[in-house]
Amino acid sequence: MSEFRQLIFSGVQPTGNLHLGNYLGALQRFVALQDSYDCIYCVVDMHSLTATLVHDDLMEQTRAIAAAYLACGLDPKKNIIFNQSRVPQHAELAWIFNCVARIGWMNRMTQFKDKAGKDRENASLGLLAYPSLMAADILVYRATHVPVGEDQKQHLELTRDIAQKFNNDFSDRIAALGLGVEMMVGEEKVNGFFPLTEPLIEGPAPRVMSLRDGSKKMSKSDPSDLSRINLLDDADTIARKIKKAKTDPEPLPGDVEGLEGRPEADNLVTIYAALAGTTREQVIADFGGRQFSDFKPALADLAVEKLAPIGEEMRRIAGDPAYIDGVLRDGGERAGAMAEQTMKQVHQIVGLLVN
Ligand code: AQP
Repeated sequence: MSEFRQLIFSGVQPTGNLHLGNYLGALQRFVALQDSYDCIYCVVDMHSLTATLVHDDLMEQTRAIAAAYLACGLDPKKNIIFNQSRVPQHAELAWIFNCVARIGWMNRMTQFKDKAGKDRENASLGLLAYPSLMAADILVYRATHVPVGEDQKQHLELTRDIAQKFNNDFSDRIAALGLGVEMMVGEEKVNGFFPLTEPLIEGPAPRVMSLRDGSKKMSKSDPSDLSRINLLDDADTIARKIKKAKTDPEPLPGDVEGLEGRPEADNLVTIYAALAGTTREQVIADFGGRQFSDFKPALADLAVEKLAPIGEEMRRIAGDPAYIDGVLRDGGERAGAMAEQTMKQVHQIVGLLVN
């Protein structure tokens, strides 16, 4: 009996400017993984309809994310890069997963609670069902690993729950059709059609916090632009935002333990370590005991050195929309062929008549 082939899938929504959190939590990881694994990287454009239905420039935003993927160093030949709406099987599998998942599971999602706010009854059904589409994005390729930031952990757990319930509910048919694949669940060997996908929440900065409030994650939807460093910010803007970043009055501590209870200092040290490719311990060894007035200019220089070239490359690539569309079209064809194969088997398992 075979095992699931190791396959990476991840995606980014085309909503607003990409920021340092997206870069350190996701894009930088995507690039690191491309040499060791088969990877599929998607611009999840249909997800961006869940909170805001009418966008002025959705296609432009989609191209901008694709440009960021390419500017960060993703190779479109080695990886599959495409936008979600080109492959209708994502939506088709999401419908089946809507029937597998339970409403209670969706109601518990903290992202839904945050984004729906107080007026939940008025949130779109799409916002509630978002994790079902996310599960379909991943499982339509039967992907085994998903690199994401820490904020996506709960959605990944739900993806596993959906896969597990589908495997259990249809276990007899999966076995009768010979479509099961062996996998380990804890100590137990089980058979299923969908893998129980593992999140890859690793790397030096899986949760980058706001520059204005160390208790909130850096986010595209934060109304304050000073809260984040956008990948398209120019050198002066990056330096200004770091200069204005909230800190406390104490100098940096002499050891990493001293960062506890100091979220803003902790965040800046983490960002420095992640951008420099070093450890937080090393940053503290270099800057411990020094004032933020010393540390911030060093961090600003480093951020400009690492991020400004990516922003420049994003702008250059964005200037050639025909090239970006070609990459997305080619990726969509390759992804579509894989998704079609999965859905043929899902139709058989579920018992839908298509011929
Ligand atoms: N602050 C963060 N630190 C580390 N990783 C992060 N990611 C997002 N914010 C951080 C990771 O980036 C990837 C793409 O995320 P997304 O744009 O598809 O959705 P998101 O998580 O909703 O991003 P934002 O910026 O937080 O958008 P809004 O404000 O709309 O909610 C994911 O892997 C995510 O974990």
